[in-house]
Amino acid sequence: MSTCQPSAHAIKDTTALLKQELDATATHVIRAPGRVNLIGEHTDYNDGFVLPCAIDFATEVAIAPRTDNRIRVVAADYDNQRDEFAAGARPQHSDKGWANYIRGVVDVFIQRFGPLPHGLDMVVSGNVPQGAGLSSSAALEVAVGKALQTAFGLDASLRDIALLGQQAENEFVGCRCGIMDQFISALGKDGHALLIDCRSLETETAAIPDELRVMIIDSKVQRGLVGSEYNTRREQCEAAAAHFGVKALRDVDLAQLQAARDELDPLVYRRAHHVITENARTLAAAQALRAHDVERLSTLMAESHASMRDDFAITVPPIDALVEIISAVIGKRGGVRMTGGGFGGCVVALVPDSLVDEVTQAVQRDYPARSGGLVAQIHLCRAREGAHVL
Ligand code: GAF
Repeated sequence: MSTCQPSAHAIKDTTALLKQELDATATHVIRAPGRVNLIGEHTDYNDGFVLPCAIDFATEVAIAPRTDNRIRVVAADYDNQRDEFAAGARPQHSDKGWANYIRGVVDVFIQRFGPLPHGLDMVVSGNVPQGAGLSSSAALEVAVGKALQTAFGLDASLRDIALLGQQAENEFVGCRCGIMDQFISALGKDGHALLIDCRSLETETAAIPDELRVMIIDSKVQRGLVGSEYNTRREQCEAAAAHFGVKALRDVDLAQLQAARDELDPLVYRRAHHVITENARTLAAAQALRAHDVERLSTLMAESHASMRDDFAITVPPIDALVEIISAVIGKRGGVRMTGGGFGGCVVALVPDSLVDEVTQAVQRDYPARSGGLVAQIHLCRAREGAHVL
């Protein structure tokens, strides 16, 4: 088992690398965390509710201003690969995948604030596991956004930076994600989950009880289908909303949906059923967390998982097995469900301190046989603060 920090993949010393690779002296280092979602899956792009927390895996960016108009970037986790482009014009796409997240953020900042007045050197490094559904992309976008805001003294709040990060991902990278990941990476609160209303963008904090640990169990299932299936789910949700003539499924209640069952394509009905019931569960879970009602939380997380499996069809057999293995240990003394976009990735469990070892042993003992030989990786996390200058 590893804890979130220090992890097997430590964040590199970006300040030292800035000097070594670009002969520049850092003026600031910015840090933005990954996230784990406790409940509220595929609800954000339906204008619904989510309940994530930021975790201690993060991306860091060291910056130094330049006197010319070049933006130079070193990706410390990609063998110090480099990217370079002009600060004064909207960037083109790069053939390096990682570079497009940075170029995308620069592009939306230029659209919003105009050409950047001078160049910038940046070194980027992070330890958010990639492809595990813990929002490594959002952490990178938010870190770069906060870096640009800091370097150029731009009038952009953390909320603006989150929205610009999402815009970069939607428009430049080409993934139609919702707002959850960038928002929690920007605005996470130490020790707390954040209930986010993805329509109004209002937030409420919910303290995670001291006696509960946030366990993230990486199934190690490759998230192959996530791009195409994610977009298909969005289209199905939009089709359901269109049937009711509303902007988003947020505006449809369960009774309305049930009354229209015969008029809807059965698959569209199930997708909408997940979203509508998940919104209600998310609001209830925030209340249960605040009331330290672990039994209720446990039930809601179990129902959320079943809904993702049966209605939204985004879980896979090894993930279902992991949830069953952990659930058999914790019963109603904690909660467990798949977290993130689906088709692999991680399971999140809220587990009393006293059961952490037992859960770990059960996963190590039972998961390989139930997953065709996969070995899960367990991270023991705490809820952390969102993006900030170190
Ligand atoms: C991904 C997306 F980026 C989020 O916006 C959200 O939709 C999530 O999947 C599912 O809840 O992380």
